[in-house]
Amino acid sequence: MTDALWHNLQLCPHGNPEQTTRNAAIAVRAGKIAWLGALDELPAEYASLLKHDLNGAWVTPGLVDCHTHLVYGGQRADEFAQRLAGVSYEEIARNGGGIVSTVRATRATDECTLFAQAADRLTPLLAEGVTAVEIKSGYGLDLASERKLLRVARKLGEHYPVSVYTTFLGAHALPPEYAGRADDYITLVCERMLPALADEGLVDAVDVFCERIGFTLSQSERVFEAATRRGLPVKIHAEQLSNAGGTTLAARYQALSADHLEFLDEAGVAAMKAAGTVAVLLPGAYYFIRETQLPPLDLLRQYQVPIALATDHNPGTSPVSSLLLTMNMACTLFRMTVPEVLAGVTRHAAQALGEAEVHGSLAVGRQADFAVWSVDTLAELAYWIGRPLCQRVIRGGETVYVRPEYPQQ
Ligand code: DI6
Ligand code: FE
Repeated sequence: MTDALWHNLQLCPHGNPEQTTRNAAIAVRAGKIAWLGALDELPAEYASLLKHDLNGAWVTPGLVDCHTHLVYGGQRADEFAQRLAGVSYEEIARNGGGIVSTVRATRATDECTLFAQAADRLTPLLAEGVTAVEIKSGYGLDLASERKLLRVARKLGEHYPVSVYTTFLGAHALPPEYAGRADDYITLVCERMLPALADEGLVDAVDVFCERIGFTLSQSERVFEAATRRGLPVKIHAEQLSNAGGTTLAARYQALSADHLEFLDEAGVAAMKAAGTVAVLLPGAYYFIRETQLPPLDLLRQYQVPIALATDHNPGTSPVSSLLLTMNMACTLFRMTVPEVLAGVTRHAAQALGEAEVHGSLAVGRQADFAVWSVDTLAELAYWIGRPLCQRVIRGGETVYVRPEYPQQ
């Protein structure tokens, strides 16, 4: 039973606080938005729908977390302690820790356990109004283990009220059995893993960690070639620890997004603009590794590159399960504005997934996915820290989450 009129609400349909409607309503039929706008303009045909009174609460599109690594085994609190004692993230990685230590733990963890652990990381996001999430593989680094991660990601989307977009990140790190043979590993990624996983319907996009502790430009390009041959869109982890030029390469492959970008230069920004590539900024990782190089916000603004934000949830550099905290960090650490961070978790995040027509904006004909917020002003979404603000989440017209304090309709 999804037909209803949600009314007595303040509507922010595109995640833009300059485009809002007071005393608004949303009419839902068969899980889709049939009409939305000011209540006093409601067409008569919707007046008889079952009514839900939201008591003046704000409504935004369901939020989108467009970059996560939610599925992995174990945790890295010991490494955190080492870093507190002064060892850098790169040093730990070069000494056989870092991503590869999570790969060992992930390979040793069965699919059921991985599912349960990933679900524990996902549910706090859902309670914050997230209705679409991207999940990367990249902690398996062999065919069977990467398959296991992508299957868990798909299964999360079947068991939880969220649209899951999977990304194959086989080129995340060099697995220990390929030490000294990075080109051979990339051959495995391109010729065996990617085709097999794509054939199984497990891959929506392909990503590469292009970095001095990851893969080179030419290795990244081989992965992009293989993805393009398969008709799969690409994205990139680039310019996180140094300027390796990955963004410009990714732009040549019309990448959906280039992510991290602290060391991005003007040529990279211009390449993104020309290719329509979204900049995905990850303030959780910037904060957690105590980075000091800020992403080039002024250049991204000047070139009007759409900026998205994501948690980058992962055990090494961003153990963050809050998109609201991520918005706060983007304001505090990156000096982003409230309109920018709201766009960053709605329409720009949807664009980074190549799903701008489906998520991140509310319009007639779209699936009725929206979040209801207990705030007086939208700026509060980026302002409060560690406080539950979402009172209700509607997905496909159904209430899929309600805070216990609110009516369970
Ligand atoms: N960049 C990151 O920040 C994560 N992956 C990546 O390519 C880190 C992953 C990890 O340390 O486990
Ligand atoms: Fe990442």
